[in-house]
Amino acid sequence: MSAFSKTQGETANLGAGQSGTQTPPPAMDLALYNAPQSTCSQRVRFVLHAKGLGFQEHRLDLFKGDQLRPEYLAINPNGVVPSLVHDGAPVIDSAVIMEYVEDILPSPSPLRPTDPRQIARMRAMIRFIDEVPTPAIRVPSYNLAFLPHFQSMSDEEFQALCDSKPLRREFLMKMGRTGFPKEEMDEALSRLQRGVDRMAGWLAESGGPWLMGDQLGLADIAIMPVIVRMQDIGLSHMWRDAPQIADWLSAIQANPAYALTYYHGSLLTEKYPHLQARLRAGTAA
Ligand SMILES: N[C@@H](CCC(=O)N[C@@H](CS)C(=O)NCC(=O)O)C(=O)O
Repeated sequence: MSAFSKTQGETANLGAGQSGTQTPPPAMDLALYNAPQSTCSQRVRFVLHAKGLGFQEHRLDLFKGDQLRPEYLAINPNGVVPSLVHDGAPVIDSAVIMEYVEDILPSPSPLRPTDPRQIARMRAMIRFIDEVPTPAIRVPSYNLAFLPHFQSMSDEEFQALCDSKPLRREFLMKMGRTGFPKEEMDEALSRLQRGVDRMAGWLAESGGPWLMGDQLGLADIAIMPVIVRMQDIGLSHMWRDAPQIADWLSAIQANPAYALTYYHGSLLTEKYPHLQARLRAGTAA
């Protein structure tokens, strides 16, 4: 599918995994449909780069509705990014895609333990991350950055937009065109705090530097976009009392896959520079 205006060519990769120089991975026919600022897309970009896998990158414009075009819905009926297409077969949902990539290329740079109990533990961490902090980070993100995209719409246009979304209809309706109310924001911040506290506990238990010990893994990559987004929108005070999270963030940012994943424009403050002034003034969250 090549209908998207921002379709990119083959993405350069540096074999950015954790185990240094090694035989390059086999060439695979991989296409990633994603969006620069999408937290779910950032997970998958990181995994592909960490594995050193080349891929065709298709950047969708979520505010133009690329994700709801029939040709994309044929790949991902949920109308969300990311989707990975491997040899013509779609794989959807970021947590599923991360494991799929591990299944097709377990080495180099393994990102999942091999012991079944440890695998179960890792999956339970990812489930928690997907239940608690990941949905919560959408609330301040929408209120801060995305709301203006909807404010000029009429009620009918906005309702039609909500109705067109297979996965996010109710979420968007709750936000409305005036943003999530204070109770909703407070609840989201409380969920984010619970995510941070749980992560601090995992790091204390594992002894770091990663959530499961000395190997960077899929649970780290699953939480990464939430922590990066929190830092970007001025919420890093939430781990003021947990220096292990600041250390973890520095460590993941030092991985070569990080810079490839977070190319310019991937952070909200890069896409919406006016946020920086609001954040400096302390009125953002
Ligand atoms: N559980 C899905 C959620 C995907 C998702 O919500 N993607 C967002 C971007 S992070 C999206 O495409 N939103 C488009 C929309 O709401 O229309 C996953 O992890 O892949």
